[in-house]
Amino acid sequence: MLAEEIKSVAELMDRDTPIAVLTGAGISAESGVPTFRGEGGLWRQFRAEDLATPEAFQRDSKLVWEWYDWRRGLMAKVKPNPGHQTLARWEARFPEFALITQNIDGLHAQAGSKRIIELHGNIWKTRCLAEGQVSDNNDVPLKEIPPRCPSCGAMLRPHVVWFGESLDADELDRAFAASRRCRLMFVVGTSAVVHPAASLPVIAAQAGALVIEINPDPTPLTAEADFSFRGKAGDILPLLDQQLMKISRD
Ligand code: BJW
Repeated sequence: MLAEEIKSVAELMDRDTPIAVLTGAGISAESGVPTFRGEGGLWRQFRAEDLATPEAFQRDSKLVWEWYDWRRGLMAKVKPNPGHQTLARWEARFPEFALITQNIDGLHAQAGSKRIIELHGNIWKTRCLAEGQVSDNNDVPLKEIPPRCPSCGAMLRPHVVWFGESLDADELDRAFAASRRCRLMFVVGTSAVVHPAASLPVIAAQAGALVIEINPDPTPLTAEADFSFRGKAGDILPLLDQQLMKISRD
């Protein structure tokens, strides 16, 4: 059954098929990055209201930065897994390929993906509260908490999107455009509950795309998906890739 479905999906993946992929925390779980909502998820241990809202940062920027410093420490130790690596290969294989991620861990880039739409920002970037300047920062641990802008001395914040904040308009426009244009949309390792990211597969389906979900557990999107692979991203994506190679050799 799994093998047949893998074959059916791989057969739809012609080189000129526009493909979009939306990833979430689940794709990095096999690398050792905690997810948010499942077993062992961050929101089972911590309250999002205390750590991932602009109000929380205004209330206690030190606490929020300490939490991000801890997560940066975890993320600095991990490596991309076969799920990330497969998507990097697909970017090179398919001329019309859009990778949209909700993840802030930078693992898609580490795996070799070049054109990444990062909807929720990047934990390895900071933003100056006074000037809005975005900078790379790979210090683990951070040299000071909260960190300060080297040019104006104002406080920096993590360049991530918290609840109640708008997503970057350009990134979101690119994500909407890719979702409307694609013929196949893979939805990998997301609980599909956080908007507007969760609306992208719906937009793709309304525009006529087939939606393929890869997740060990069902989500609110499952009922709408054309294919649902109940498995890990690091297993299913390489299986699809192997099938693609086989088809191109035949
Ligand atoms: C595996 C696996 C393996 C495990 N392989 N899979 C419309 C309706 C209702 C609410 C709203 C709405 N529009 C906006 C909102 C409000 C809010 C929202 O969506 N709330 C809902 C939760 C109810 N959205 C926002 O506030 C957004 N802003 C916005 O829309 O601005 C305008 C606006 C504001 C206010 C009102 C209205 C409009 C911003 C959202 C920002 C989300 N930020 C976070 C933190 C980022 C920074 C950080 O990391 O510190 O982003 S929260 C967290 O959730 C993080 C994630 O990117 C995001 C999604 O989580 P994800 O990736 O799906 O992870 P999990 O853990 O939930 O799921 C993992 C999945 O993997 C599971 O299904 C597992 O089964 C699976 N899995 N192992 C494959 N090996």
